Amino acid sequence: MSDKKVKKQRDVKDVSVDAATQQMILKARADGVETIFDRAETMKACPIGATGTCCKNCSQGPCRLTITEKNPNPIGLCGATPETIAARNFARMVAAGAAAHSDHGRGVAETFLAAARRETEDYGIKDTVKLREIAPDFGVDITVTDKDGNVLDRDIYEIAEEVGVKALGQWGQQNGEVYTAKRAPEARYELWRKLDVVPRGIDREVVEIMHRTHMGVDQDYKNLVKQCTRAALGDGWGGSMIATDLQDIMFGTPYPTQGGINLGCLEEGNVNVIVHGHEPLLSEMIVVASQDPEMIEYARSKGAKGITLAGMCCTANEILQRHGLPIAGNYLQQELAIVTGAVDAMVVDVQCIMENIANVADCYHTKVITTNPRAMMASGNTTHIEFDEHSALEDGKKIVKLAIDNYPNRKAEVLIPPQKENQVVGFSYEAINYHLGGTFRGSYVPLNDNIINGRIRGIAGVVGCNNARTSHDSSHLIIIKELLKNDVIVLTTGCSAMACGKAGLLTPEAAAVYCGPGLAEVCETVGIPPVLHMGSCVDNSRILMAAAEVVKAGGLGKDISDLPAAGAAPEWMSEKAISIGHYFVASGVYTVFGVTLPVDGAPVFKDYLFEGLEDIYGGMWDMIEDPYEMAKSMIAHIDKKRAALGLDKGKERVLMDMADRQKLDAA
Ligand code: BF8
Ligand code: SF4
Repeated sequence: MSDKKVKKQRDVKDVSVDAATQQMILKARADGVETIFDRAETMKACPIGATGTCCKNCSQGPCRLTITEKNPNPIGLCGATPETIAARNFARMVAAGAAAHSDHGRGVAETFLAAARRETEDYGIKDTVKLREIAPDFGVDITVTDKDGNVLDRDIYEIAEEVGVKALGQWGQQNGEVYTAKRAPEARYELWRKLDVVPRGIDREVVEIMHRTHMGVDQDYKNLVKQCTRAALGDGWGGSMIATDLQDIMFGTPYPTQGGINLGCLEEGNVNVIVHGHEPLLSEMIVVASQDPEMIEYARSKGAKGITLAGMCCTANEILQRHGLPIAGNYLQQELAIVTGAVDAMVVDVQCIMENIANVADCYHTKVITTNPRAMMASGNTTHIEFDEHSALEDGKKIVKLAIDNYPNRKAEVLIPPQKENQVVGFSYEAINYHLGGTFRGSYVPLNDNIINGRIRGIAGVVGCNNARTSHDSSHLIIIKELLKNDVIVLTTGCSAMACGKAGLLTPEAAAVYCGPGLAEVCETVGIPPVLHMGSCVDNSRILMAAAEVVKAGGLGKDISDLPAAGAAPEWMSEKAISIGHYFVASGVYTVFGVTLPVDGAPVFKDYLFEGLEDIYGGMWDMIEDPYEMAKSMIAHIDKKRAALGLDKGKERVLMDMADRQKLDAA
């Protein structure tokens, strides 16, 4: 227990808009357990770091620059300007974010290759349709010609092995272009080529950022941003996209399914296991282990009724969209899940795992189990069970057994909040194709038709984290509800998706409650929620693919930057969000972040991100703290794009006939 007294505690209603979270913060306070919410009160952010102009890239610093009237042109010891310093810091965030996503992808590609070579029995090739679909993108043949000249389907494992080898090769590639960049609309891809920003290899671009931002290398903020683009595109259209593809092939492409969300999904009489982090490689095996009749029997032998497996953070999205397993909560709820006193094990892999869960777990009986050699914890009493793809199921069972053995050790009062919402999730871009187009003409044309006729005003991607410096979930929900009211359909991933789920926005019924008449009509006709859950943060690549499909379907311009679309990360905190933001901008999307963005100390650099990039990429950054203003700005951008497409001339509600559509296709 913490002995630090938090002096002034904020009203929990200001800390979070989620009732389960509020209740658990109160329990933590009563139990004397310190959480991130307390530290957000007592520890202020460094004011110079927050503006982006603190440099500690060599030991002559840290050099902390502030532009003042008296000193309008401050420079660091070496002469670095605020622009150089802020751009270098920004670039290092892109590098870390791209590295996190892409290293995740590398792990997936390695396991995929092991599965293709049948070196492991625990993983297989599930979605052969998707494998055949993507193989040509990697230059892999899906047919063979026999000696009589007959064209035959090629063996699936042979295709998988070649795809695995080529995909894995993308990380260490030195020259040329990452294959999947070509999936962008032609105009976008050609623009990237012209600007010389097509990523050469996934790792290379990250390493080059680290080199360029070393003391005394790249000291031109525009040139630094150019390298940010290469690395970020290597994430969104490379590492993340390949991760999503190969995960879908191994574990199944998500299609709409239902599941519960919020801390109320934990069950007092069951052994509760939470899988927390990002990589589905581990959680897929824990899913299998937790459903094993022998394990369930073992849980009963310890006095439990059964086993509840729930997810946290993006792992939650992965197991929800493929298995319908519940989500316990998003990023800011990780400590609070333990505070329920009902979590017998929290199993973590990589990313967004707060070190403090180890301290909180020490106050209850929860076992925190680290599983990845990249991510261990020195705080508290954690257990490390290393996960190996060659003995994956065995490792999974070992972990579940440990949780079961811990069930009789519950000591503190167990209090599980009642909140538990139902939600429909799993809108991969393939599923959207199917749902909006129907089996018949599976395509994005009906979506485009509805954008053209004005029922749908535009598309918004609202994604990203929670941030303890702002009210939990609040901005996500305000912005999304404003967008829906204005007939903007919302695509969501990550912790934003979970905020929506908890607030009941991920059900078809939400359309009638929250949408303007046009969007409500479309959602009700098709039977979809107005906010489409597209998965984890790595799955933001699905949003890119959806955008590319919308361009392909015709009638809305030739490039992503022509679309009436905008993106937002209202409560971002992770460096991954910066990489995501930058690949959206470089793909042509107006992208607005909330809370803060460390650029204010370098106004010229800031202007370049917020305005200069529009001339280059057609997309640009923005930062708006007020969620209503953020929604307004996104809608204004959508309207600007509608006007440029000539779609602002009233909303005739005419559905296009086949001839119109063919005209569009030909355009
Ligand atoms: O990758 S949204 S807090 S959990 S970084 Fe993390 Fe942010 Fe959540 Fe998933 Ni994404
Ligand atoms: Fe200071 Fe330059 Fe060193 Fe940065 S690189 S800490 S600005 S001397």
